[in-house]
Amino acid sequence: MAQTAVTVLGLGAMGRALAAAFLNAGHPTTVWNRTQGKDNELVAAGAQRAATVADAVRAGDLLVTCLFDHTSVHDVLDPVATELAGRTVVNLTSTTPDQARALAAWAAAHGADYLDGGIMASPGMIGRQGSTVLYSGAEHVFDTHRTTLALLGAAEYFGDDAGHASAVDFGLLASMYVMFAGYYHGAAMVRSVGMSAEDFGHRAAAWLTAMTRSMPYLGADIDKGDYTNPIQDLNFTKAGVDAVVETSRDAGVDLDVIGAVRNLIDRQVAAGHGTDSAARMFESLNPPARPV
Ligand code: FVH
Repeated sequence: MAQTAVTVLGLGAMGRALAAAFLNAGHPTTVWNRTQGKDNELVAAGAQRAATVADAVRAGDLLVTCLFDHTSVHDVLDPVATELAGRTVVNLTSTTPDQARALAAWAAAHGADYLDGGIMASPGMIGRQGSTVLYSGAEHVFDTHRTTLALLGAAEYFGDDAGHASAVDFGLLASMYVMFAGYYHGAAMVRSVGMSAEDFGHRAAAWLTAMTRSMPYLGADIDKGDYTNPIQDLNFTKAGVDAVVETSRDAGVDLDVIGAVRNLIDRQVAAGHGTDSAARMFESLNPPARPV
């Protein structure tokens, strides 16, 4: 059976990796990029160079956009909107959930099917173990193209709300950014005793790997809204964090990162929840109501 013809719009570091994965699996692959020259290796390997976005759109059964942001997706697709009717757009550009929903509505208004994706991988990971792409939007698009999309990494579908995958993507990114800020804070602290950030990095990686295993158990309490069976209560956690703050101050380290954690705890302790689970600091984040 003939393989799906894929068009990749946007050949930055990620777009090139995506196009290479489709091409290497034998898919007829057409590529387009705003700036010329980024497609040279792909074309040498067998990809078709499209001179215009319209040519690229016409060449593909599956249109994959991997551009800088929401605005650049519109910059590229708006001029060819009339060409999109009956076609399928899989947008792997990072957009917020509301932007993804707006793009889905925009695509529908032009007669196109839309699936949104969040890539949980760096370009070098594409097509390898450890690469995951989160999808939401048109279920029939995911079902039809599941095998092709799985060339990029494990493909996980979250339902027809086009913003769902993006919400999970950015939730995971938030966890990562805050965790790395914590590592930078710790590395700044231990510099006071002469430890290198690299040495500390090995220790932090091992420590965090062990500690993060508790996340699903904390999450179960958060989901129930039941903080009455603490592994570690807020008063105990507050004592620990206050000591970290004091040690940081003594070392002359900026308190913004650890101070934010202390604030989350202090608000719950001040409200009388000191003997509740440390997971109650989640409630300081003004979370939306629990799903029923
Ligand atoms: N790289 C990564 O590790 C991450 C992993 C998670 C997901 N992201 C998202 O993927 C999108 C693309 O990322 P990228 O790494 O390919 O980004 P760049 O190398 O900066 O390439 C950007 C491409 O977008 C084109 N572009 C930008 N603005 C416009 C525009 N107004 N009109 C047309 N094309 C535009 C740019 O073209 P050019 O500068 O070469 O002409 C590149 O092709 C992104 O959403 C990440 O968040 C990657």
